[in-house]
Order: sequence, then structure tokens, then C-alpha cells
Amino acid sequence: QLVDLKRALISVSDKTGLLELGKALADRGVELLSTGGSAKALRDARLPVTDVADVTGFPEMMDGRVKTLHPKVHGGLLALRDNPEHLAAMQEHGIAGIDLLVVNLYPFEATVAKGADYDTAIENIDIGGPAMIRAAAKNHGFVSVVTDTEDYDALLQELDANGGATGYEFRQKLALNAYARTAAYDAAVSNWLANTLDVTPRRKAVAGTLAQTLRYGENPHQSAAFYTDGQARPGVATAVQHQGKELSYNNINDTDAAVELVAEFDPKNGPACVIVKHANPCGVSQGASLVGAYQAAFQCDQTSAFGGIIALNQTLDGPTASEICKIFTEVVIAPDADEEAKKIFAQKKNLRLLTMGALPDVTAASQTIRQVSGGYLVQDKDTGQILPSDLKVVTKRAPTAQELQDLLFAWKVAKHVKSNAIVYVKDGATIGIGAGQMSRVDSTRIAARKAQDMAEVLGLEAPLTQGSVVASDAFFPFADGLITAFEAGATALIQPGGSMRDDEVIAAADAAGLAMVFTGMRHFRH
Ligand code: 93A
Repeated sequence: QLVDLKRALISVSDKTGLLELGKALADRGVELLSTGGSAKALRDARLPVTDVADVTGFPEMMDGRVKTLHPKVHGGLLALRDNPEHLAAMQEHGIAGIDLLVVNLYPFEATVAKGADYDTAIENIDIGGPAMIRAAAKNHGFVSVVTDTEDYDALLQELDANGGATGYEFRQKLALNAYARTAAYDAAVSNWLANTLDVTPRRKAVAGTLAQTLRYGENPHQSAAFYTDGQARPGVATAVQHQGKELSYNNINDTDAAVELVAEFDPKNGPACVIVKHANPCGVSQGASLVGAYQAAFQCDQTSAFGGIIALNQTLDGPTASEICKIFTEVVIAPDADEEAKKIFAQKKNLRLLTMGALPDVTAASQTIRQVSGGYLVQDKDTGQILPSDLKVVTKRAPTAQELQDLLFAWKVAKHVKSNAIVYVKDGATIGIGAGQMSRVDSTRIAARKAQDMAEVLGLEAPLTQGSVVASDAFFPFADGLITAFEAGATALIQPGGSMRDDEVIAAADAAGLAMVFTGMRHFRH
């Protein structure tokens, strides 16, 4: 099934490696056809090239919207070389076969990521490119299609290994990459339109671009890969890695959880630090200094913080880097890192340092996707925010100013803890987090228990839950959870409200002298 490569069509927006490829193909005796800009670049490098316009007999027209959409191109890509009728049609209409197509598309994703206006985005929707890619990929029995500049070397190696021909399996692999590319491209266009038009319910096209094959998935016996969606949101997908080995599947998942939570804390209100383990925070703090925020977050659960993922809402500085180095940490991610911090981390070879340039906007609308057997669940991302004015005081006692500040902090954290989520907070730092339990009262007990364990580690007389506040991501269905929090020493609570037994829960709070506010908004996270 070897196919000799005689004639190639090259039409690329990203001209990286174009001249090297053109020369390598010309040296191997391949005839080159090409479109406007690509042909000019090849010709300027003194490579022999035929304009597609000379093949079709039509000039490129309508601002380039119509360049390659012609039977002389598509017939050359689609004709079955072993089908007498196809061969007769080629003969009759003067169509010559095209054995290799090299196309990369108008940079639609990069254009919209830069915030281009509507008309510019529309002009960057490639039509002729995907049409040719799909045609060539369909006819992979005879035609090779290269859609990624990174595949040029593999193509040349294939030609060298087969005396200037390509093998069937090689062409099949190129075809599957090609369809993945056009699917991701059209998904990006559809999702851009959905975001631009702001229609509800959103339609979501589910496709992405393979960014990285991972060593393995959640466990070593699972293969895995990382796909990007082409949106340039600051976060784990777009971050720059400065040191350390490649991120693993679990690292990427946990780093994302850490970034999304730390981005809830506006740097204007002070430096914040989040430590994540197994996709849940095990310590969060916002304080006067970055190193102070890290220390307070670490103090919440020193045991779990070992091997954790740390996200910061400000530039990583030297003092914080030194403090982080005292224990084993998998990943540190921040908007930036200063030179001193980079120097300190350079001594910890295995520690990954990532910078994002900025924090993601947690209020920006987007969708989240979860896979279930046989389909996908798509929903708007939880961008819900609670302002002090949204809160309803439901108890006789209203929270004090300090309690209120901690309640709002605890509420932001609870939004990012797997349900059932219970978060104890004191002085801008979590002191006990109960996550992922099937009953709310268990989460309340676990969080208090963890705070008590830390008090023992730290040699404190009383656990820090004394005088703390508590957030619950959904309503307390019974008074038992609230009573557990009270017994642990909590003085104020924040929760959505809305239970059938709200009256009972409020009465228990009043009896205990607790202050409680309702948000009217739930933050389940599963
Ligand atoms: O506007 S198009 O959709 N119409 C076409 O017929 C067409 N054919 C190729 N864009 C088209 N292309 C694209 O032009 C290719 O996908 C490639 O991205 C680009 C290369 O143009 P040039 O060689 O002029 O730089």
C-alpha cells in the first residue's frame, strides 16, 4: 500500500518550517503547488512552485475566500487512483492527482483569544482549508494530509524510510489527526459564537486539541492525554512551566482546582494562598503578606499539605518561596514569580513552578463539561458571587464585622470544596475543611476533628474552631450539623437556607446564641 509522492499542495497560515519542508520535498523531486502567501514564500526562497490559481484557471478572489475551492483541487485530492471511472474523469477534465496536502488553518482560535472584533473573527474562519483537509483525509488510501507543523519531520522520515513513498498506516494516522483538527476548529467557531451571542441554554461543541500525551491517567494502568479548548484563559492549560518534570494527570486536575479557588480572592484585598490535595483545598488564607498567607494556609492541615499543589494570587516572592521549600510540594502556580523566588526554587529540581501572567476572571461565563457513559453533561460554570448586601440575617444576633468578613471568606472556599462541604474559618484562614462526605453532619464533624488534630500538632490549648465561623455549601437539612459546629466552638454560620426545617435550624442557632446568614445561593460541587 505504498504510495509514491509526486505532487503536493501546500497552503499554510503558520509558515513555521515551510521553507525547510518545501526544500526537502523539492529535493526529493516532488512537484509543489501552493496558494498566494505560501507560494510567495517558497518562490522567494527560489523553490520551484506552481500557483494553485494557474491550476484552477481562476485567480484567488473575494479577499481570498475562494482560492482552492475548485474541482481541479478537490478532484485531485478525492480521486480513487485504482478506480477506472475516477481515472477517466481525471483524464477527461484535466485533473492531476495530489498525493500530499499540507495545510494549517487560518488562526481562528488565536484571533478570538486576542479579543478580535466580530468581523475579524468571521474573516478568520477558514473554509477552503478544512474542505481540503477533509477531502484528503477521506482519501487516505492514497493521499497524505499534514495539518500540524510538528508533523513535517515525521513525514520526511516516512518518505526516506520508503524510498519517497508513504505507507497506509502512516496515512491513516495523519487522517485521524486531520479530522480531530477540523472538529476542534469548528468547535472553536461554534463556542465563540455561543459566547458572543450569549444565548441560553448554551450550545456547546465538545472537541479540543491534543496538547500533551500524559504519562498515565489517574492511575498508572490508565493511558491519558490533555486537550486544550483554544480559549486563552489564564490557568493550568496556558501557564508557562519554568522547572520540574511534566505535570501528571492528577497534577493538572489539582492545579486547576487550586487556581480556580485562589482567583476568587482579589489581590487588592491582600495576598491569598490555596493548598490543594486530591482536588480539594486543605488550607486557604488571605493575609497581610504572601508568606503569612502561605503559613496560615499550611497551618490548617500540615499533614495533608505534604505533596500538595499551591496557588497564589500574587507574584511569588523570595520569602514565600523559602517557606514553601521547607516541605515537599508538587506544584506552585502564581501569576508571576520574581527572580529571587526562581533562584530559590532552582535548588528544588522536582518542584514545578508555573506562571499564568494573570489570574482567570472567575465571573466570566463559560461552560463545564463532565463525561457520563454515553454522553456529556454541560452546564454554565458556577460563577455565582455573594455580596454582603445579598445576605439575610435569620437569627436574633447579627454577625459582627469580623464574623461577617470571615463568613464571606468561608463561603468562597466552600464553593470550591466537594460536597458536602463544611468550612471553618478564623481570621481570614481556614482551620478545618470537611469535604466530599455523603452526609453534611459528617463533614461538620470531620472538619472540627481535623482542627482539633492540628491543635495537638501545634500544641495549642484549645482548637482554633473556638470563636470560628462556618460555611456550608448547601442548607443544613437538620439542626444536628449546626449543633456540631456550635459544640466545636463556632459562633456564626453562612448557608443558603431553603430547607423544609429552616425554622428548626434557626431556633437551634438562636438557642445557642449563634449568628446565621442565608445566601439564597447554593454551591454544590461534585
Ligand atoms: O478563505 S478560505 O477559506 N478559501 C479558500 O479557498 C482557501 N484555501 C486555502 N482560505 C483558504 N485557504 C487557507 O489559506 C489555508 O487553510 C491556509 O490557512 C491559508 C494559506 O494562505 P496563503 O498561502 O495565501 O498564506
